[in-house]
Amino acid sequence: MNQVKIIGESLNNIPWQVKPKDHYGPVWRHTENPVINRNPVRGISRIFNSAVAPYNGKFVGIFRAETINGRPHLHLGWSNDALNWEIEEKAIEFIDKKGKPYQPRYGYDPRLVKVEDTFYIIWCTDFHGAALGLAETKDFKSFVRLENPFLPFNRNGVLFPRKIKGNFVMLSRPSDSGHTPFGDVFLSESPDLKYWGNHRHVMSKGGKGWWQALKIGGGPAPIETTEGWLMFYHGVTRTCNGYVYSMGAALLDIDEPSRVKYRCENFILTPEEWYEEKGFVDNVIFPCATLQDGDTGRIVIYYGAADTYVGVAYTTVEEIVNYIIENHESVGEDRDLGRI
Ligand code: BMA
Repeated sequence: MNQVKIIGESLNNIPWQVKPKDHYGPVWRHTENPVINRNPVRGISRIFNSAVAPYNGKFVGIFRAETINGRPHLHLGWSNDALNWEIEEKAIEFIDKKGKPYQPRYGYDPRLVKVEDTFYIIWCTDFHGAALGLAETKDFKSFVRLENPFLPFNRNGVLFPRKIKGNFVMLSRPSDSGHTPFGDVFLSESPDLKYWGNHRHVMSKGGKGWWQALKIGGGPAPIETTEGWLMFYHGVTRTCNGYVYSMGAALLDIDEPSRVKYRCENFILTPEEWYEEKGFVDNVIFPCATLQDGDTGRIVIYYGAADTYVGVAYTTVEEIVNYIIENHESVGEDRDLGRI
């Protein structure tokens, strides 16, 4: 095994369970999944596809909460152990830079990423169709919405956790207004989070395996490692009973992250447990966040399960990076800069 390290802070209070002896594969589930069950809070029927981050010795989360009228909104939550969550009954109230209310009509699939001293929330909002919403906070009390970064239709906005060559970098998946039956991952840069350019193609759907044949989309914020940016993402296949969402992994070049170094041919997690196979939408694993410890290389992955629950899974940077390299497929044009 190659020695691989996370380039990042130590975080020794994250949840952890050792890999079961008979487990095959680089990612294993928390034994008490799901960590968020149905009807977790009054007025909220389901929480899934949500993001968490460390904050002042505790953990904070931005949760996709499906309210009892069926509309999704973003709710704040807190936890001491990153497993048991207290989620607020009221949705987050966003303001604009002048302090005026600037509430999204709906919000789903949030990512929460700290860059320097600010936390950014990126989510899917309504901007005359599905598009990316963007907001910042430093204290989780005031949430200031910034300009919508991209035109509709676009989903799965994922900010990198640091600037690269002086620019913010965002992954996204341009799409259509419905249940997009296509889609690749692209990357865009911005000096100020307002003006975006240097658009690049990162990764195509497809590949040798069929599990990501229909579309792919970014997941948690990429993790910086000594082998490149570790990117977890979701890949979708179409069956006669609908879509199936699995989790995949790839390594992107550190300085030019639109270049894919290695892409794992196999899924690293696919719906197998009852809470992944059966729910509001069956057969969905949708990763949105990780917590990781730079000292031990432990990684905790948070994923939405069956559009109904939140699940937790574990890996280590050595285990997952070596698995990607050992099982990589030819990435062809994805290795290019992605300008054409
Ligand atoms: C996608 C998004 C996700 C959802 C998935 C499966 O289009 O809407 O929020 O988890 O479909 O239903």
